[in-house]
Amino acid sequence: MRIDVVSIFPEYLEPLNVSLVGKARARGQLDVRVHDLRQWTHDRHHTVDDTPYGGGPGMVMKPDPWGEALDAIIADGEGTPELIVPTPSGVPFTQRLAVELSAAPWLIFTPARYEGIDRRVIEEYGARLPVREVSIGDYVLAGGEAPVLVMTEAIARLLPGVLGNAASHQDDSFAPGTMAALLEGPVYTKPPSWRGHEVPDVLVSGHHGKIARWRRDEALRRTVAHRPDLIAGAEPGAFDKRDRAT
Ligand code: 6GU
Repeated sequence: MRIDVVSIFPEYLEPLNVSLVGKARARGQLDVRVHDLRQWTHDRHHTVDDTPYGGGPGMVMKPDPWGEALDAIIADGEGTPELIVPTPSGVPFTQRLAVELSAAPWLIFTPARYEGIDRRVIEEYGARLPVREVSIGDYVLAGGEAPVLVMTEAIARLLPGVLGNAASHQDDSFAPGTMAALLEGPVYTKPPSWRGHEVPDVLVSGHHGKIARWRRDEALRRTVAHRPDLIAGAEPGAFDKRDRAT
């Protein structure tokens, strides 16, 4: 998969060189290209923003640098990229959307600063490419760079071969399937006793059926406590009579 990111703070994307995403890039599983939007400005001050039509606070990102940047990047690759526009006004970024985007061959992220990008950029590219405006949650950040880090990590770990163990995203919280409506429960490792806190007996019993049942009960308990909305919104048939949430 190829991912292009266009930003006025390319250094904000440095964490894409580290850890899971950095390793995926080094292995050639992911091709990430970060671009400085200001390379597509032509004035002495490399201006990317201007005052909003209609008045109001803040500044708006000018369409011209974005248009030149996107035209150049699109022309430099094969096929049709999908444009992902981070904005608090977008559709929610969910595990389902991460799975969907992980199947795309090429994504372009356009993290904005200020009050956002002139609407005509979204109109223009919406007529040429698949475009999605996406939000990572119900709070307002100063720019879309941190959301790009979040979304890229969520997508990259789903790419074939990136995680050591493909089964490890089968039971992620929010993974489509039996865990669709559940948060993952607690985990333990050695030693069996630590500062007087014990590993639950069932986990060392070797009884796989009982362990699976215990994990599901713990996931249910945690979901009721932290995210009752997930229980209320679950698909019919997500729970059965053995799921006695406490
Ligand atoms: Cl994608 N951008 C900004 N600026 N704030 C956000 C967001 C995105 N998602 C949640 N808050």
